[in-house]
Amino acid sequence: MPATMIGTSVALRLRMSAQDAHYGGQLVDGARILSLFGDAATELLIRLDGDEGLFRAYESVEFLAPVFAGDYIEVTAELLALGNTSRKMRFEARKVIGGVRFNFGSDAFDAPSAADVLADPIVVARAIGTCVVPQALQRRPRELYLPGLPPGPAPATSAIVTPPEDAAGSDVILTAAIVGAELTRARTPHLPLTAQDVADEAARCREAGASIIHLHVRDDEGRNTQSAERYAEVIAAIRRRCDCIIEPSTGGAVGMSFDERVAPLSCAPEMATLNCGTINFGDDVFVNSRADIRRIAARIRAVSAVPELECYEAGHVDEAMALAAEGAIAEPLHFQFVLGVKGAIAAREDVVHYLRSLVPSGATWGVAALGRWQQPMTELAIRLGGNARVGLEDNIFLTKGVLAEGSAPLVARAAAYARSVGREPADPARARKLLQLAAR
Ligand code: KMH
Ligand code: ZN
Repeated sequence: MPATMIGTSVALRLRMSAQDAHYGGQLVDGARILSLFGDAATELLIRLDGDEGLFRAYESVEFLAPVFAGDYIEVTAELLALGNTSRKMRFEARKVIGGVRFNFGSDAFDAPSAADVLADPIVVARAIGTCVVPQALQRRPRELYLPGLPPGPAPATSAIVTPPEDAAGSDVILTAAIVGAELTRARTPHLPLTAQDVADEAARCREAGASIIHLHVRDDEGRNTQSAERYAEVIAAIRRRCDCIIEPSTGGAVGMSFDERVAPLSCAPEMATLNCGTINFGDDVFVNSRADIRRIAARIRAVSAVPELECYEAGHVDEAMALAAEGAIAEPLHFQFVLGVKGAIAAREDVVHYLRSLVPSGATWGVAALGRWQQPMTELAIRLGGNARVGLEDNIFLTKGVLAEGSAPLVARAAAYARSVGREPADPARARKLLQLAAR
């Protein structure tokens, strides 16, 4: 079976009935969701192999939110990896419609039949599992569902087949944002502060699969600084430890002056961030006036660095295109969609699809999502053929309530995911080629 089948997915949507409710309060038991995963897996196997196959094992199962009778549940199964007989799949169950239940504390009267379409579907369960189809039973021509070939039998009710993405086989560029400007040791003891600690962390991230280090630096008291001298010291320390592309921040921290923000460019880095618009940044305002964006772009060009276009809103993509049209930045463009800043665009699947649709051909794009959205948005970007940024700057947790012991474990997880869907993390040399850094 060709590796291009990786990413093929099916979906089922159905309503939980009163018979599905097992516990008090009309609660549906987790086994019911697992049986839906089984049905989705079976459909995927039939489509891929012409055989129902067998479920061999679950590697992980998470139940994340309650399901009640009356809820509409959408289940997806997606092919992650292929062996001779094994088919590894990722499952997700989302509540897309839910009854208005237990409206405690509200004076509003809701009839028992009241229900809402959820603007943001709730993920109720996730799993990774492996099925097998013995070779003797594999009877479907693999090409059947590839674009341009006969579609095969009509899908079951409500089923969809997603054509495999073209990402499989392409390398993914992983960026590690290892320091940040706002993070403090009070929030995580794993934040590197000294030049040596930052360099050690960069080397660990390189080892784990990162090819770019997005860099902020700290002064002797651990406070964020844009000091050119401190950047030079930290960059030299990183250079002694690894060959990563180093991308200093020209965003700095909220409230910094133009001169402070561009100071790290005196280190003549290969890349530097270029923030493409003003946003509310939590309770602050991160100001990037159109004039300043152009002044920073000019400074980046003056040192022959390549800008990474930080877009926190859809309009920032348009601003980046305007910069290219004006000649303020050169193609190919490299977009970073920073998602989930409070006050800017959210970290949602539809947002990624939309922003990606704006990217002109020849450009690269990646996602840097904040907090608990870092992992799912990273994995989505990887599946869709994009790049990803992970690290403590954006998210300090490995899983809920468990601090990541630095950025390297977050890089390692993203790299493992990339490999599981057929994408290899690019090493720095490969990333330089993909980003055409040397061509500048
Ligand atoms: N610290 C944020 C206000 C960048 O590095 O260019 C800006 C930031 C973006 O982190
Ligand atoms: Zn930053």
